[in-house]
Amino acid sequence: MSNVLYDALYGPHVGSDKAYITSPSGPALSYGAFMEEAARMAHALCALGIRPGDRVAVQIAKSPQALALYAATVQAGAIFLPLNTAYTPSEIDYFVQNAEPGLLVCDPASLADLAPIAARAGAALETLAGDGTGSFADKAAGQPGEFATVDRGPDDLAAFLYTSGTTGRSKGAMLTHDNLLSNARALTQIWRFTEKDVLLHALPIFHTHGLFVAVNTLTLAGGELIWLPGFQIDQVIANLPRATSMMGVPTFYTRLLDDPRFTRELVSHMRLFTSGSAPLLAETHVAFEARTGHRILERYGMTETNMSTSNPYDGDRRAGTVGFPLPDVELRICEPETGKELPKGEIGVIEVRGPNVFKGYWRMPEKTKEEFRDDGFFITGDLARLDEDGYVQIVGRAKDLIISGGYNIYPKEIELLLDEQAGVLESAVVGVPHPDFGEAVVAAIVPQKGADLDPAALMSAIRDKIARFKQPKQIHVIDELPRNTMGKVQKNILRERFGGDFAA
Ligand code: MLC
Ligand code: AMP
Repeated sequence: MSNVLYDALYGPHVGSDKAYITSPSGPALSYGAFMEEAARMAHALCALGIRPGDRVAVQIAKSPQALALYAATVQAGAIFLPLNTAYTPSEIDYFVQNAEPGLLVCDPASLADLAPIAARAGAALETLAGDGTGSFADKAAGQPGEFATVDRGPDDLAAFLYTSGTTGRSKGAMLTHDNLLSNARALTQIWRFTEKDVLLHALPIFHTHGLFVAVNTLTLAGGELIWLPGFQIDQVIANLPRATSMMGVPTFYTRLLDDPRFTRELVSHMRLFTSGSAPLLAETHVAFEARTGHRILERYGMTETNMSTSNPYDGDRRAGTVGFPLPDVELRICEPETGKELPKGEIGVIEVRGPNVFKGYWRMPEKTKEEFRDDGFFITGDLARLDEDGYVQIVGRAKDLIISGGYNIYPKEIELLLDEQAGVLESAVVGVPHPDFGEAVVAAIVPQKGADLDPAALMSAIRDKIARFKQPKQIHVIDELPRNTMGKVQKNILRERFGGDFAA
């Protein structure tokens, strides 16, 4: 046996002095030095009682050390559970009680808030700051720089990523070593990543896109990462000249296009720009090509499935489409209710099957069963059609979901919270077009009889309860929610009514 994911990603690089991570704030780390750091952390995990199969939950800033903790967790046979740094303590509480990690690693600034949460779940609590310091770093510091990698097979779990649901409750998607490795292999191959590549990495690393698509693919190829803490435009522009490739959400590309320093000359040497996590407007695709001469390569995936489709590297990268299924992925377009496969051109739900598809939701067998067909296809909830050449064209979502700047926001979660607030009778949350984030969260609130609702007061009432990016950018107080004859809220009417507010 071996450790399927760790051995494939890092096995070839023991002792290598090839550059792996360069970050603006610290010295470059070679593959060999990174692996020594990961080994020290793997020892520290064991010393804290982490055993194979245990969860290691982290809510930490992006840093080379944060990535080493991911590698260390996988090497130690444990399960990596990254959490959005924007989540509030009450959101973290849910994830921690649900996942029951053996260890929670947080920023030193969150220690006081998270201590009671970790204690209640019986998890050890350590800190790791964005500059790589903290109690966990101290524990790792004295450890040996080699670690006997723990065996893990293809079906063993490597990571848990929580994804919200239409019911408002988050579900832990269980991802295996083979889910992650098969996807990294497919992407390395179809996107032609090699050890010569230098990937500009400005994505967060608590989601599929930044952690698995970007890091695993680049690492499997043996390339180099330019490791930026986030998408800060000056830093991105300053670092593009050294990169061969960049992966981004559509907001990255619209922000670049808004900047006059982003010119054809700046990126003439680049090999590849990819986009995903949210729809890339055809107009962005066209404007990007006009400005730079590059056609953005758009792909499609989700937490549960990793990447499922991609536009071709060679050949037509078609705007408004997400391309073809990956080599080892089966994809069909089906009637949502019956699962009957539809002919080319008709709109239905995307269903996928393959080594990319997750193992199920943690401790939610019923929910897992609901989202799979009997023949093993996963029902994504995304609506699409196949165009005349077989390109997948996403046209909407069967699920009530807002994607803002590449983050998924489930209206139900916000509605449940708003409905709890004093004076609120009911609420409806919708996504409306936004020039920067693609979609913005807007809430419509109906007050209880006689209540005098102040949107600003409501905003401050929910401020500490949910992550900032999920909070409505606007709250409208209205007399009643528009409903159809079945009593269902007509969100399309609300979208029309409030949709013009964020025009570019
Ligand atoms: C930040 N804010 C957001 C937001 N990000 N609001 C809505 N949606 C977002 N995505 C808020 C901030 O809290 C702040 O609030 C205000 O907006 C301005 O912040 P900013 O400084 O301009 O934002 P910035 O830090 O630049 O972040 C924007 C961003 C970031 C687009 C760079 O959100 C980002 O990195 N998104 C990538 C998400 C991602 O990786 N998704 C992959 C999911 S995996 P205020 O009011 O306090 O000022 C997946 C599968 C797949 O989906 O297929 O890939
Ligand atoms: P997440 O749950 O964060 O993994 O988000 C996955 C969802 O993002 C998918 O179900 C799609 O709705 C959406 N998505 C990802 N990539 C694309 C894309 N290229 N175009 C449109 N939607 C996308």
